[in-house]
Amino acid sequence: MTDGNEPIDDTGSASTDRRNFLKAAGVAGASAVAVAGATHGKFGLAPITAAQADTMAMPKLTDKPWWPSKWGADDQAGASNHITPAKVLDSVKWIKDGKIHKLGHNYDSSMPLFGKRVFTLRIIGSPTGGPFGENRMVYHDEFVSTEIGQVGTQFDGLGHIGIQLGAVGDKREMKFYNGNAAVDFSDAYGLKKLGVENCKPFFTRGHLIDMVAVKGRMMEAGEEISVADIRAALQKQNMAEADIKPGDAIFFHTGWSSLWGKNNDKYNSGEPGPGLEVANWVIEKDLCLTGADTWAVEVVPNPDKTLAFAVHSTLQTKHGIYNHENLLFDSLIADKKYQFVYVFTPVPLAGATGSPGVPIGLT
Ligand code: UVW
Repeated sequence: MTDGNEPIDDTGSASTDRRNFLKAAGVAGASAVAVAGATHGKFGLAPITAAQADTMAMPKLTDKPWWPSKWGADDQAGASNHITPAKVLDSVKWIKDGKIHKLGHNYDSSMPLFGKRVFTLRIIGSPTGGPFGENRMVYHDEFVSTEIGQVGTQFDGLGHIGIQLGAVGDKREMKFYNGNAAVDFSDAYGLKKLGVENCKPFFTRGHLIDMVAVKGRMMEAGEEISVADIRAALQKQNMAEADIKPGDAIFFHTGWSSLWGKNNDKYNSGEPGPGLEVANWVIEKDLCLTGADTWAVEVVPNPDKTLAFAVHSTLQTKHGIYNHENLLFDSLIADKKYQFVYVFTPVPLAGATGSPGVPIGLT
C-alpha cells in the first residue's frame, strides 16, 4: 500500500528510466513548486500558467512513463479487457432474485452540471412531422445540445483525461492512456483514438460501499474515503475484502446524490470521495471501474491543495481503469444489496470522450 504521494510503479515499462523520461519531456533540471491551479466555488479550475509550469520539474505524481499498458502497446480498451466470458459466467452467480436496479438519474435541464457544461433538449416542431398517409401518422424528434458524454449520469472514456508533460500547450507532451499524445489523436470532429467506442461492454461483479451507513450521515465536500473506511463498510455489510476480485467494479454511496436537483450549488461545489490511497488500493486489486453518487468519484477539493483530479489521472490515464459518475444507489440500498452485477454498454459515439446512459445492477 502506498501513501498516495509515491509514484505509481506498475507500468511494466521498465526500459525508460526517470532521467530519460525527464529528458524526453524536455523539462529536466527545473525545480518543483506547488501548483495553485484550483479555485473552488462552483468548482472552477484555473489552469496552471506556462510560467508556473516552467518552474516545475515534472507534474506531481509522475516521474516516469505509464505506458505501454499492461493490455498491450496498441490497446484502447483499458480495464474493460477484464470482461471475458469467464468473468461473465462468474458474475452471473450473483443474480439471485432477478431484480433490476436502475443506477442513474434522468437527464433534464435542472440537473447539476460541472463547470460551463450545458444540457438543452428541444422537441423540433409540434409535431415534428406528419400527418403521413391516410392513416395520418405523426411524429416527434428531439434536438439535444450538450457535452453528451460528460453530463448527468456519465461514463468517462479513456480519451477524457490526460497529463501535460513538458511545456504547457505542447500537444506532443500532452499524454493520455497508453502514452497517446494529443497531437496524434485530439481532433475537433472526434478523437481519432481512445474514443469511447473502443470500450468493451461491462458485465461484472459490483461491490457497493455504503459510506452513509459507516458515518451515520451524508459525507461532506473535501471528506476523503480511506481504505479503512472501505474495510469498515465491508465488515458492516458482511462482505470480505478477499472477495473483491480482479476485473470487479467498486462503487461508493456518499449520500451526495441527495443534493441532486435540490441544492445543485452545493452538489457542484465539491464532493466527498476516494483519494489517492483508495486509488492505489483499486490498482492493487486490479479492478475495472470505480463509480459513485458524485460528479467526479474523487474527493474534491483534494486534501492536498496542490492536486486537481489526481484520482482521475491516476486511474484513467495511467491504468485505463474506468469511472462512472453521478450514479444513484437508492434502490440497491433500500434492498440492502451490496453485491450485484454491474451492466453497462457505453453508447458507441465514435470519437467521444464519454458516454451517457444509465447502468443497471442485477441482483
Ligand atoms: C472533469 O471533466 C474535469 O471531470 P469529470 O470527469 O468528473 O466530469
